[in-house]
Parts: sequence; C-alpha cells; structure tokens
Amino acid sequence: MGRFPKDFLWGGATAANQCEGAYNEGGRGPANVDVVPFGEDRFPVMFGKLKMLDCDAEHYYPSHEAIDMYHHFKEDIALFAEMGFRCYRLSIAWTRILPNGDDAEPNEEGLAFYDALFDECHKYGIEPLVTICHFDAPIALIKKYGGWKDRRMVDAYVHYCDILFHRYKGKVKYWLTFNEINMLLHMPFMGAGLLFEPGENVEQAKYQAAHYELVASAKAVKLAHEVMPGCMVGCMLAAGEFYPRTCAPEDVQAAAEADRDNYFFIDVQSRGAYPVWAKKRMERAGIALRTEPEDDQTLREGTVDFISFSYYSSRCITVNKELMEQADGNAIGAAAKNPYLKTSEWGWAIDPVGLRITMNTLYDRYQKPLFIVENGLGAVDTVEPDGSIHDSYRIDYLRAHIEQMEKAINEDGLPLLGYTTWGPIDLVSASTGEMKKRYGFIYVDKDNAGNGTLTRSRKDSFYWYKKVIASDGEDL
Ligand code: BGP
Repeated sequence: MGRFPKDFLWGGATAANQCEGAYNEGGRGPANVDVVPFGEDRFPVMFGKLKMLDCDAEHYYPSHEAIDMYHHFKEDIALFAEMGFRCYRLSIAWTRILPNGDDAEPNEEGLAFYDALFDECHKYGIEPLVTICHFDAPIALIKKYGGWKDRRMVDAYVHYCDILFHRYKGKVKYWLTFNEINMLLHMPFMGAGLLFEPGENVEQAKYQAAHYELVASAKAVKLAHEVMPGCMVGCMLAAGEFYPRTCAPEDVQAAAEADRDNYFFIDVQSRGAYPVWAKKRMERAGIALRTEPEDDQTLREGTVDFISFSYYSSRCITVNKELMEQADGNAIGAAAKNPYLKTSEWGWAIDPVGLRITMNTLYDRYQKPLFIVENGLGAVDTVEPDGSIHDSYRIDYLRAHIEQMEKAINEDGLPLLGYTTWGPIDLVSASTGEMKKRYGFIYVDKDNAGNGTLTRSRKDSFYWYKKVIASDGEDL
C-alpha cells in the first residue's frame, strides 16, 4: 500500500516562457519575458529599473529558443508519461492567444497549439493544470497602459480568460490565475510589466498593480465557475515560512510581519477581502489605492477553490542589520542566513521540514485544499562520457521534501491534491536566465550560450521519480 492517495496528482511544472522558445513563431506577439536579458542587465530589468522593450537584441538567449518545447512537446510529454505523470502544470503564453494582449479576435494558431498539447496529455491520462499568467505581460499593453498600473489590464486579462475557458472547457479542469502573485512586489516587471520613472512612488505603483491583479483574478474565478461548472481555480503563492533568526521578541515580530506581507495576496484571493492590517500598512506608507465601488463585491465573489504554492526554502528574519546583510541568496526578498541549514549552489536554504510547517500554516489560515505546484533543486549537472547523469543530490532533495509532505498528509491530516516538481525537464531559469541551473529529471543539451543539440536524455532522477509514482510514494 502506498503512502499517498491513489488519485494523488504526481507530476511536474513548467512555464511557457522558460521552455517553449519559438518566441516569434505561430503568430506569437512579444511579451515582457522576451526582453529580460541575459547577463548583468537582467536584475535591473526584472525589477523595472531599466527599460528594454525591443526584442531584436542578440543577448536574449537562451530564452528566445529555450528548450524549443514548442516543437518538441510530443516527445517531452511522452517522457513525462514514461515517468507515470498524472498531472502536468504548464502556462499558456498570453501573446500566443492575443499577440497584442487585447485583440478582439484570438490567434487560431496559438489556440490550436495548446489544443494539441492538451490532447497529447490526455492521450496518456495526464491531467493538465494551467497557469493563465506565468510572469507574462504583452509588450503592446506595457507600451499602451504601463502594464498592470492601469485598470484596463483587468478587462484585457478577463477577455483573455474568457477565450481560454470557452475553448478549453472540455480539456482543462484545474486553473491558476497568476503564478507567484506575491512576486509582483519583488520583480515588478516580470510580475506585472511595471517600469518606473525616476522619482515615481514605486510602492504606490506596485500595490495599485496588485489591486488590479487581485480584481482580475477574482473576476476570472467567477467566470471560470460560470463557464466550466466543476472546474477548480487556485491562487499561487511563492511560499516559505519566515523564521525569526533568534527568539528575541523583536525578531519574532519582524518575522511575523514578513509572513503577513507574503500572505497578503492569498488572504485576499482566499478570503475575499483585504486583511485589516494591510489597509493600515498602506496608509502608513502613503499608498492611496484607486478602487471602484464594486471591487469589494468582486473580491468577495471570486475566492479561489484551492491554494497552490511553490516551495524552495524557508527564510530567516532579524532586526540585526548586520546579519541581514550576510543574507541568503534567496530570490524572495532579503533574508538572513539560517545557520542550521545547508544551501543550494545558488544560496537557497534547503529546508524540507519547512515545507511541512508551511503547509500547516497555509491550511490553518485558509482551510482549503493545498497543491504544491513547484519544488525542486537548481543544480549544475555533469554528463558522464557514456551520457549518464548521476544527480543523487536532486534525488536527496526531493526525497526529503516528499517525506515531509507525507507527514503533512498522514500525521497532520492535511488535504493535498498533488505535487508537481519544478522543471521536470531542464529549462531556462527565471531568476538568472541561465540553462546551467537545472531542475530536470530530463536533461536537455543546451548551454548558457545557447549552444547544444536540444537532445533530451534521462538522468538518474528520472528512474527514481518513476519508481516513486509507481509505488504511490512508498518507494522513496
Ligand atoms: C519560481 C518561478 C518559476 C521558476 C522557479 C525556480 O519563482 O515560478 O518560474 O523559475 O521559481 O527559480 P529559478 O528558475 O530562478 O531557479
């Protein structure tokens, strides 16, 4: 007997912009993710501090081609099926469907591409889980509206959702409105297409964009329920507990505040209203949200069915500035080093127990089913002369997290719908733009310079994950 339910949705997760490539094929229009360059300008662009809106520069590799899943998806889904996947989380590229973001008529070639992809999944009994917007904002709308700073983005997004829901209602049951919605505060260009003018009130712009994304998400949930009765729509949080670095009450308070900030989006998406402290916090920061009278009702009527999240690590917080300066290389805001944890090659703390703690916090807070839609270890892999890849470090990381996940289900009694590891096939890293930061069970022959044959091969972890799924988590 396995340790996980028979219908548990084991699988993997990708994002269109990190794997599809073919950025200017099939009628696809340009998006923010196409103009986040590789190299030293990457962070200033992701953070909205540097403007780059044209796609024609040479230094956008490897993301413009990525792993060319656009042309390899049948082969890739067959490999997922070979591992026994029951679920594949993917995102739809907004500009494949609407090249300018708000075109009256959709691009049939883009719609047909995802039809073929979903059909391929169903051929193997794989349930698609679709992220509607994974760090994806059409360039045309960034130029026209300044991205999510403008309320008209809500209508464009709902129009896009309306097209997706009507087209794919027989094929897709599970939907996520925005990937890692809280990352908007940390990577505003990636999360919301925001660019800042010198002297602009950045906090005001980010929270205004957050409000519009929250309204858009709520409208999408309501619409999905109308168009596709029985469907499940989730929010998606970049999760991970904030631990106090010490038991000094000031550290505990600072960690609690960091936690609250992180849960702010999900509080709204799950409970249907802004938490009381958020209003006070915004007032203190001089943020005056522009809202419409109907927004409160929209948020109330569009609460999500389940809570999905990514989990890579926990974070440590302290009021001691010196310790905060020796921070972990964690992508989500500043965090002090946790002396009890080892880190990945990119400095992300490895904390499997933190996954169980995070799951319990999320369930206590929202009492809705959970879905882990990203987890994994970014690492450099070595291809042996015979072509094999011995990624025991990846297996160790995943095993330890699955063990905690199992405890959360069987000892804590939490409802968990599924587990999709990040990047089951190597793909372009979101934070660094690199190919060498790999998460996959499947190796892709491509390097940081964009060279390689794109050949796929099975790592040791491929056979291991296959065994885990086949035994319902018994054989770890
Ligand atoms: C999450 C994103 C993914 C993914 C992952 C790993 O924040 O949702 O898109 O990339 O992190 O991060 P990275 O690629 O930076 O290692």
